[in-house]
Amino acid sequence: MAEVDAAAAAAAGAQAVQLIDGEGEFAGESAERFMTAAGVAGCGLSYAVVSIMGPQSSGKSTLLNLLFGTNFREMDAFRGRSQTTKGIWMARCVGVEPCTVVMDLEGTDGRERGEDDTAFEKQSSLFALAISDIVLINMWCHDIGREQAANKPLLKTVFQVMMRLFSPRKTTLLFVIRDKTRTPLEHLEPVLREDIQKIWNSVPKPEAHKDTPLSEFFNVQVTALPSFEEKEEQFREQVQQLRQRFANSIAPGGLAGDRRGVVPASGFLFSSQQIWKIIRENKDLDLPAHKVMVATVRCDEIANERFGCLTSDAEWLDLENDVQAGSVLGFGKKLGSIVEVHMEEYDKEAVYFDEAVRKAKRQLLESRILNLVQPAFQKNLSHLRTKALEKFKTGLNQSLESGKGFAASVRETTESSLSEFNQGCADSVIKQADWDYSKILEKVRRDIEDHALSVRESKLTELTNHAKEKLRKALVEPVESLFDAAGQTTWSSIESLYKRETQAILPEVFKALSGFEMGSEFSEEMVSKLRDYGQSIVENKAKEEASKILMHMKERFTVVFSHDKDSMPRTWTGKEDVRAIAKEARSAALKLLSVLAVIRWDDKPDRIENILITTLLDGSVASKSSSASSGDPLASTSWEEVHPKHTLITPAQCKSVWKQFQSETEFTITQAVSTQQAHRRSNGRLPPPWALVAMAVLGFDEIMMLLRNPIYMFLLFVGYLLVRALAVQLDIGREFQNGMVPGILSVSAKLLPTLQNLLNKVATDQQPPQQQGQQHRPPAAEAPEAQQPPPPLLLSPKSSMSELRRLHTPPSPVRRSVSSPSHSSPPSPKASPRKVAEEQKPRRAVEPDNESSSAYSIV
Ligand SMILES: Nc1nc2c(ncn2[C@@H]2O[C@H](COP(=O)(O)OP(=O)(O)OP(=O)(O)O)[C@@H](O)[C@H]2O)c(=O)[nH]1
Ligand SMILES: [Mg+2]
Repeated sequence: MAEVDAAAAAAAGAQAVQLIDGEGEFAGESAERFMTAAGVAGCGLSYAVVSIMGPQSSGKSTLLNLLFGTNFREMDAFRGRSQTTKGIWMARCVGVEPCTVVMDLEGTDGRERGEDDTAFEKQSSLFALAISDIVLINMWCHDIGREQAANKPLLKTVFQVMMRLFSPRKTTLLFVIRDKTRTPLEHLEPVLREDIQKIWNSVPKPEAHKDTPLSEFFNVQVTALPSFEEKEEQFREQVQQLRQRFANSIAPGGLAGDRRGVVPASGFLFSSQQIWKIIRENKDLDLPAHKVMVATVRCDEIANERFGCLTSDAEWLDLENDVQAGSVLGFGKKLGSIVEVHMEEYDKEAVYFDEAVRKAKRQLLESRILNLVQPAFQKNLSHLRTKALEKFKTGLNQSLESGKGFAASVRETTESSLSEFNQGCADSVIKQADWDYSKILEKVRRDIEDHALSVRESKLTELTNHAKEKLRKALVEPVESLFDAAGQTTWSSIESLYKRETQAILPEVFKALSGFEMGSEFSEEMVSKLRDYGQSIVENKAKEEASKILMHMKERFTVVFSHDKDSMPRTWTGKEDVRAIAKEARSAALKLLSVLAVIRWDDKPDRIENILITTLLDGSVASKSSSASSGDPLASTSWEEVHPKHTLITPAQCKSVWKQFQSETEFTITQAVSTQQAHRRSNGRLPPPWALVAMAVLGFDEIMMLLRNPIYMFLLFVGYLLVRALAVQLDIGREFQNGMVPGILSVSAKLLPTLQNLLNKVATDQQPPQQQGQQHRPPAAEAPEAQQPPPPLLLSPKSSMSELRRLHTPPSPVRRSVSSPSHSSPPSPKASPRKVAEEQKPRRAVEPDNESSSAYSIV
């Protein structure tokens, strides 16, 4: 297949094209097409360029066509000898290896251009010398040794222009003697060489090349051919022999084995164009500089071409796409191989150009490619960064869940995450670049540190909160209960409780903290914070309780006042010393006030209780307040020797609380006194003994008459029962408490309905037992108030303080609805003292009788 392509290329190349037209214009486009079609561009350095120059119509085109199988236009012998080839033509040899490009030049000394028009000859000769490895110089045999030979000016021109090439390539000059005579070549050649040397000597040379021999610039070869017109057969034969010399012409020892400074085939056309341009502008032709220029242009072109190939490379585009979505495994390897492929392509194409230029352009191309692909590398690193942080987060969680210490977990997880990141970075770099990823590594390290810090903060907060909560639970209720039972030792008990609970929580805190490896200073700080927190719990509780001091005092008062020494509810029989009991109860309430007045962490003895007792209990607040205020120890907002922040109730507040307390407990005492009086009255209802004796003596006859008559006896008995029942129903004693007249009015108003009720009840009592049972089960709310148990004035001695507090809360709507039908209905047995007091308040309108006036003096 390759052979077929080569043959096709050779066939296409055999078609001659004009490189420079008769007007001296370079035909770049057609030449380019030729180079592509003939497959010359890809030959690298493996190609040779052969030119032919010589007099016009000397059979140059004929010789080339026979020698290389080309199709240059030849003159038609039958039409006369005129110029055929104009400008410079180009074709590729058929069947000659390596690739050989042939240039057919316009003949010299032609009549068409005239004597003066030698400029094109010179220009085309210089051009042929600059670009060719082998120059065939066609000359007539009969011109050898002749002074006026046709080729002499041509040779002169060749040697002159050769001087204009700064560092000429060594060109092979193959003199082809046409129409050789019988004189053998051995004889002709020395003569010719002598002629050539003479011409060389006669050519003015620059100082640098004054003594340079001809052989330095030229490899002179001579051959002779018989006349094509007369001995065509021989001509053809010898041409075929000559053709052999062009095979492997560029190999060492070949026809062009000594050539120097070859331009790679891909740059040949450009180089030729540039050389022609310089020649046309009649500038000095600096071939080495030209070579560098050609290399620069061509290497640039190759590099651009390669860069373009990379940007549209499917493999690269896929990789670029993939890296947008996430990190790519083996990124560096994949990218490196893509870059390498394109760099190798460049190297392959630019290999024959000037090394310095090639390397410089390679470097430029590489940096361009690296600039193009580096964002993908950075993207891959940013994915790796995110991955490393995620790995750290998950790893840290798992490690902490497994019970490992925080600091150790952070250390280990950081190490593994960073090592994975490092590995990912190393996997992402390419050998063509020394990309530095230390900055992003630093960023990852910072990410990890920041996260570890935030987790540590939250864990420590969690730990602190847990310890605080535990401490709070351990302190709040016991402290509350200690305040409930406030007494002499309350504050010392609170302090020891606080110390004990704080101490108890520390081992757990220390154990949890040890995993953080924060150092003893941090632990001490945390312990100190916990202690402060514990103190604040106690202090807040104390403040809370102090804010409810009045309620506590009343509770304390009620407990002491309403219970005896055995904590049994008191029954006010009249024998009790209400004054003493009330004083005792108030004293207990005052002690409570003293305990809750200030916070006593150090439990230092103070005079607060004494001051309160002497000022409030022993003296009278009202009288004291009216006396000179300067002597009142409670007329102040601070306690002596107590820090203001430890003051819960100021002396002035104590005073006002006491006032309120007194007024609110007053009723309970009055109630007790009333109960005593009622008790005494119920025991003293019978008339005095003398009255009984008088009644028996004076009414003896009537009594006897009643006793003797059973009917009277029965009626008397029934009447007694009726009056007794009415008295009970109407609660006569209570009705007359408000005075005689209101009592009579009230009893008379209620007498009839009560009597009716009573009769109804007697009637229903006659019903069968079953029916009776049903009717006697009304809902609690409808029960007649007369059947309710009497209101308890006192609470059970076993009631706790919390129960007491609960009872101080307003009754539920249900309970209210139960008791609402009648205002006179007694309070529920579970009602608190305060409720009892409130419910009985309306009755305070009752004026105390003479006997109760002593109780009021206590109040
Ligand atoms: N005497 C002689 N005539 C030849 C020889 N070879 C070719 N010719 C004839 O010379 C004439 C010119 O041939 P071309 O090959 O066109 O010569 P040329 O040198 O290319 O001519 P230009 O391109 O016009 O300079 C033709 O008529 C050929 O037949 C030869 O070896 N000897
Ligand atoms: Mg010709």
